[in-house]
Amino acid sequence: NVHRSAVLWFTGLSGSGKSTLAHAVEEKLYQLGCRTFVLDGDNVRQGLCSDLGFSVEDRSENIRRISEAARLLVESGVIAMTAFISPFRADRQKARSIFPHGDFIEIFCEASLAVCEQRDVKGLYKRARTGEVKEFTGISSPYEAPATPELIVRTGELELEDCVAQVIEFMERRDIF
Ligand code: GGZ
Repeated sequence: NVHRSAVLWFTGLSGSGKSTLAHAVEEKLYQLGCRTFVLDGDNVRQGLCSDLGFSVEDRSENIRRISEAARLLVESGVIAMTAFISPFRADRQKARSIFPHGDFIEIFCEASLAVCEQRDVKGLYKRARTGEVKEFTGISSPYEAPATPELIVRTGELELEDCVAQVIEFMERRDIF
């Protein structure tokens, strides 16, 4: 089964559902016969980027390395998916610039801070509010929402399967498979 390669660049607040959505899309793409790979905090911040924290500079370097890793995956023919907050527009723009035109698909996982903070799966928002966790995105460090992403998925309000369907439909429209 032949399909185009591309990177689906998920961006959004902590707890907005980037990683969950990427893995659910991966499962669907697998059923469709596509080769995929998901880069997320679990497999990158422990290894390739284990020397980096959450300062502006470190996040920038984090996103740079991830974009280069995604580029290698795309060159190998895989559909790469990245699930990182990637809070700074300039860093996402740089990431976009290393891919051939049309291969970088920015997907904004839109969920309000209130929803993410209410979910607080890892208790990090609570610790950010008390100041125990510093420079936390949305609380004490900015999140610059994309102005013109390829796709906006309202992950804060929609069911996961509806979010997956939106991503798959977009890829079909773009003739990725
Ligand atoms: C934001 C933090 C922080 C701070 C730890 N700010 O919900 P999570 O736990 O699993 O996702 C968050 C993850 C963010 O890492 P990224 O590599 O995606 O960030 S960036 O793209 O900005 O480089 C959160 C956890 O790491 N975490 N401290 N201060 N998120």
